[in-house]
Amino acid sequence: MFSTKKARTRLTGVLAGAAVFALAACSSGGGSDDDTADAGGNGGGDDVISIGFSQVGAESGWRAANTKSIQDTLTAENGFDLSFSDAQQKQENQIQAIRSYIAQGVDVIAFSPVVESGWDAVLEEAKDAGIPVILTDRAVDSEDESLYESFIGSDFVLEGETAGEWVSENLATEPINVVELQGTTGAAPAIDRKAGFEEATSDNPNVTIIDSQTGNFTRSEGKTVMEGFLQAHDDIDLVYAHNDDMGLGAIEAIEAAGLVPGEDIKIVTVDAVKDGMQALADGKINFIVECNPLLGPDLAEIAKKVVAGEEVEKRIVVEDQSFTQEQAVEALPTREY
Ligand code: GYE
Repeated sequence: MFSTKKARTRLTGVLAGAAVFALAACSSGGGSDDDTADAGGNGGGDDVISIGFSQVGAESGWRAANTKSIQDTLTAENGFDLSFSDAQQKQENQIQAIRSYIAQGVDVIAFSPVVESGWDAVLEEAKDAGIPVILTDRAVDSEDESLYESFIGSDFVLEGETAGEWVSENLATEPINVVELQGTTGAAPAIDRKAGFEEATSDNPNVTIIDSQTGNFTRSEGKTVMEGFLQAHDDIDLVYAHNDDMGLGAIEAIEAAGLVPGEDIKIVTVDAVKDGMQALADGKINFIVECNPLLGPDLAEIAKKVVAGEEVEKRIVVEDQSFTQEQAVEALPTREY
């Protein structure tokens, strides 16, 4: 799924006053709520759609905004009975949640797969039970596309390419050493953002990636990995972080080492959540590629169509933009997440 399309813009509306949590407090949201009072029932007399949603976790500001969008949209007023569970970044927890939604007999299952591989068996169980599955945010690598109805989410390869192109054009006019903070190992956005960045910088001999490790999309692991990079290398020019939170962790490590983030060591990230945008506006990050987390409205629409037996698109690409420091200053006051 290599996309060569360039910069797109889209400002989504819908959610007002979305309070953004830096790192969703602790392991909140855990456990699924079983408010099955009105199970919706397949073909029952009412229109309520029962939907089970298995979330990746609460690892980042992006995830907090994504969870809020889903919970704010799949409401009783909008005709949904939502069972939500937080897998704490563990695939086995997601498989267990999906199995329990199958056992409950929900009308639709939706989930954001923590990693790409290993879903075929549980997806086949859902298919056998006649329960449609919608993927949000992250992809699976299943060959059999009949195992899910639709995949709604950003083009992560394009995000990596956008970051790489900006670096190549704006920073790599002279030789630069890059360290990379990768997302969760095996997750679609980690695989694709790495590939896109490498692809976009491959024709520029000034770009050298001298180290690359996972920081698991969290601020604390981003900080720890960056501390290791700083100990191992005294010639780092740029951090490319697969999300804002790891970039924010890197800022802490860089400052603790007595260096100035955004100047001594430049930083490029992906997401454009509020804390990242603030650091960009403050000059501590140099460029951010947006990844829109507000997937609730698209999920609601597709879920309604699937339950009504209507055709849906197999792939719905959410469009993103990107921000320089000046653009962040401008955008920040009206940013939703
Ligand atoms: O970029 C990161 C989150 O899957 C797009 O997951 C999502 C990524 C997002 O942890 O912050």
